[in-house]
Amino acid sequence: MSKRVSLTQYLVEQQRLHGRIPQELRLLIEVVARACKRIAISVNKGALGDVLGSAGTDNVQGEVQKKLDIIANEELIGANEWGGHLAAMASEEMEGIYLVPNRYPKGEYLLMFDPLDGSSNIDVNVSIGTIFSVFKKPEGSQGVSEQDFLQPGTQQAAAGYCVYGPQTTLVLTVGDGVVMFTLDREQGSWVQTADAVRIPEDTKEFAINMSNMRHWAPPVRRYIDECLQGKEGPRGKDFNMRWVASMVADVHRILTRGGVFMYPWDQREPAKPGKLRLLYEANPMGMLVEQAGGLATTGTQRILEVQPKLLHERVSVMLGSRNEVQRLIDLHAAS
Ligand code: P6P
Repeated sequence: MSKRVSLTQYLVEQQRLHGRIPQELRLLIEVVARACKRIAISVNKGALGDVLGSAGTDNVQGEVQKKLDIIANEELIGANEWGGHLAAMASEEMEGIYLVPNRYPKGEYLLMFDPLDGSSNIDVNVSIGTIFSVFKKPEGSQGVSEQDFLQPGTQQAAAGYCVYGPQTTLVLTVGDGVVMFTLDREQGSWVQTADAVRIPEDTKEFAINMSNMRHWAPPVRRYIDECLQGKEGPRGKDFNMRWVASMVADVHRILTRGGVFMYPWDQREPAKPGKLRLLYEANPMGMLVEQAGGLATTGTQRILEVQPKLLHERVSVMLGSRNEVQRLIDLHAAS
């Protein structure tokens, strides 16, 4: 990139030049980005701060909460509740929605997030991240309720994540393609380092937890088997495998160099559609991937068209390079 611009300048241009985002949405994104900077500071402290290990509590998902899960959640709530741009928030770490307190003005936006995804990697110093999704409150909705959050991903006004890795990088879409900002720690500011991100349509890299192979549905099993047969098999090429067990890290790799990420339904808990959550994991990542030219499917349905019924609903996820995801869609259709 010739001239580096700041996140603020990018957002002001999206607002002023392109009329794509209103002022309240610009403020919302800037506030979330500022909260991510503060989360990055806590994450980077590691053993030097009192931030590692378990908090000794379980979240609404019945998962052990890490101290950083709670710190990140509190950062996002505290940063966003007073600005007047939000009506309410929802988080993986909270059972119900969080209404903006009456002492603050309320806005028209709904923010939902996984404050720190990939928590199992925190204590072993592997990349983790914050994932967020923004909707407008439905027109004519009086007050705000959980029902207002149950919108299909196509209705998202913005989506993004912040990956806390070797670099701290904010990846964002407001519906005008995908852009990336790297945290300049000396300035304390987000500097644009990628524009118009495109996922290569083909790939030789898949990401899935292979230990679940015996539990997968036949189309997923067949797809992976064909990849593993390599040059001698029907794909005529060798594949490589990656699995970080941190969705943000795996998706960031795919946005950067292509690939396909899969966390499909499996028969371990047949009643559960999948492991990942629709509203604050699959939807925002699905919007980013589609905005970068990729596909995001449950296997049988475009993820962004799934109509949520529950705030913490789970979904089967396959996303990434267009031609590979299309192959998965075709295998599901043929099964
Ligand atoms: P497994 C992290 O807990 C997460 O929600 C995603 O970030 C990640 O892709 C997946 O779960 C890892 O799951 O079963 O491989 O540990």
